[in-house]
Amino acid sequence: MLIQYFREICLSLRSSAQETVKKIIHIDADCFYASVEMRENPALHNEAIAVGGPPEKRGVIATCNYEARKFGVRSAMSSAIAKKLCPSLQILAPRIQLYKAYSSQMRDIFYEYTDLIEPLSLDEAYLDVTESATLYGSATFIAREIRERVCEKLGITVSAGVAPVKFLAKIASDWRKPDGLFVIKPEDVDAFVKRLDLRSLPGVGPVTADKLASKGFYTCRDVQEAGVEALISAFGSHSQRLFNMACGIDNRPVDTRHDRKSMSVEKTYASDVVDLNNIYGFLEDLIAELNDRYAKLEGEYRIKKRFVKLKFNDFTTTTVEAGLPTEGEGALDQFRRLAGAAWYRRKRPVRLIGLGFRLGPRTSQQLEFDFKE
Ligand code: TTP
Repeated sequence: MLIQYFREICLSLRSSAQETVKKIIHIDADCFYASVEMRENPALHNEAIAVGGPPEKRGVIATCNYEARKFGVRSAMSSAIAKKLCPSLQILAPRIQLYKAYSSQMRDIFYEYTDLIEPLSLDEAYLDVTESATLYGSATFIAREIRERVCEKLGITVSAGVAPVKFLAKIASDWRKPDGLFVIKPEDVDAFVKRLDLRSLPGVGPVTADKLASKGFYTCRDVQEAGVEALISAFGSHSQRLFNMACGIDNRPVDTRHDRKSMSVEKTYASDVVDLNNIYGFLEDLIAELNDRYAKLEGEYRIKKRFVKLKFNDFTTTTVEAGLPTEGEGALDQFRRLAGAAWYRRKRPVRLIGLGFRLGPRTSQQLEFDFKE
């Protein structure tokens, strides 16, 4: 009786939340960097290969092909361990510009079906094809054709998931990986999510999963049956989002505004940073973190300006920014100068220091490659 009650609540929530049923496709290339390398050099096809840094320089594996995965090699593993697991493993240096060229060819294919594209990384994107008229408006047919065309044109395989909401489309694309297609029809959402392990949901990492398990929540069905109130009282207000997902609800639209205007790192200190000299002492660590994050954008953006933000102990905030110096001055020197200019505006102890870049698009020239037909 109670179960039936919560089921009805979930179903009514879902239908009110999604008046028009959307058709979302999530595309994810299979072992992307490694596939590109195999396409460029077919002799590598039956070999165990990885892309990453060399073991002797404490390198890390970015990805590897399925042959190497049989030996237990995985992304983010140290190359030295990967070599131990698979002594015949060939570790190739990454060629990011080449992967970008493949990525943009893939995206060109997507744009033939819809303008509503949200790239998540070089090899992954959401497509909203709700309004697409191609192939009778069938998301399943569109996903199938995209997979075929990518394979024909680029010589690599992609997996696809089709569902009425984003997070389910993403889960679906993983379901039949590699080289697979999995479709969750609107009428199958309820049965599909009920069986879903909570760890498959975005945002549920090992720590959250353990916390949920300690209260007896393992699957979305467990969460549905407990109801949102029980979840909120056990885990706080963030659980509303989790409850929605457990009911198959995800109202996030496919977000086409993927241009980044800036990026920054900031840190609030346990005790106030008393003066400028002390501020200088924290800059190097923040710059290293900022550079790491910038490197993850993989050259897609160029730095137009640098900025420093300070929050003082009276909670006022100030930001100073400047274009890149023409010559001579390095990043640390410029950040020191900007921090100085910001601090002299109030001359008080500081709670928070932020460093950032204003970004602009990279010119597309570097992305051009000849593709094998
Ligand atoms: P993923 O899509 O996470 O993985 P993948 O395409 O290699 O393999 P799968 O078939 O399992 O989806 O990552 C896409 C690319 O991003 C990957 O080819 C290499 C790069 N990458 C890194 O550089 N470092 C990492 O830790 C991960 C996970 C990926």
